[in-house]
Amino acid sequence: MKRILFNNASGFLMVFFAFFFAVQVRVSAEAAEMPDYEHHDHFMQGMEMPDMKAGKVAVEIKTEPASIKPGNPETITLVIKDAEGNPVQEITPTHDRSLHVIIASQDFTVFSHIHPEDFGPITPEMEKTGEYPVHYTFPKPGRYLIGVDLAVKDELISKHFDIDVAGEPGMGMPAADFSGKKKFGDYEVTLSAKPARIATGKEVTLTYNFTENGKPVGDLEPYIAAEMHVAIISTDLRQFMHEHGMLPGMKATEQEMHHMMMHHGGIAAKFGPVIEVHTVFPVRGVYGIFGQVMHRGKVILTRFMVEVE
Ligand SMILES: [Cu+2]
Repeated sequence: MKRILFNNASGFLMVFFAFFFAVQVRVSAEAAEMPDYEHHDHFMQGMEMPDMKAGKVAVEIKTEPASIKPGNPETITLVIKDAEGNPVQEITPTHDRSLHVIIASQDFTVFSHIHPEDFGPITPEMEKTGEYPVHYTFPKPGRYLIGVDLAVKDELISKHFDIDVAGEPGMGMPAADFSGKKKFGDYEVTLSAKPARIATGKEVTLTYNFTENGKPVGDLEPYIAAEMHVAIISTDLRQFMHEHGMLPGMKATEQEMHHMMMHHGGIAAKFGPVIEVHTVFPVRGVYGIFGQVMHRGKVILTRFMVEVE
């Protein structure tokens, strides 16, 4: 069994991160292959770090088998503990699930959004031990981000980890594609940012517009108790955000958002074609934006890239 600790560390490690980050942002902006890219990240592998960011709750992940191979069904266990190291038993479901797990490959070609409930009901054993397994088959070698979102009592917790899947060739960086208009099957989807130039630390509205064979899609359906689920991931995998879409003009306060996460906002049975996502990008860089909506019982996965200045 192997433990992999999350990478949003704080404290003394900040100094290191500030340095590595400066290097990585430049690389991302060029979206180039960088031979040294993997090197400076590897010192993180297997290091244990205390959880200092999320108050009292610590999230760890364990993988079985320890060495992850592509094409092999793997078990990823999310371990939720309190400050004393005891299992956390009061997970509050958010969007109808105990935990939300996002898996994305570093080249952004692989994306998955799964939950312990996808594999069966939450058992008393899971609640007792604070260990929640999900199962996943990584399709190819390389580095993956594992994002985890949950709520304990009334505190929302978001963590992310890196996992290296063994084998060659390693994974390249995503191809830079900042197009705001893309086809996903029969759907044409536009994504526009307001303001158009996205600045670090400033609120931005991402507006999606869905058409199907040229017709506006007015009958999108709720997907896991939200209008839209959006994962935002930086190309260096150091930033991860799980946001939710809403209808235009429905921008909620922080408090209302919190309430909706916990207790479900009133979501219309049918809506569209426009959905808005409000977010703040924490640092400069290139980000992948993976949005999921439901239409006629099927999930549409959209992928875009934006640059944050
Ligand atoms: Cu989810």
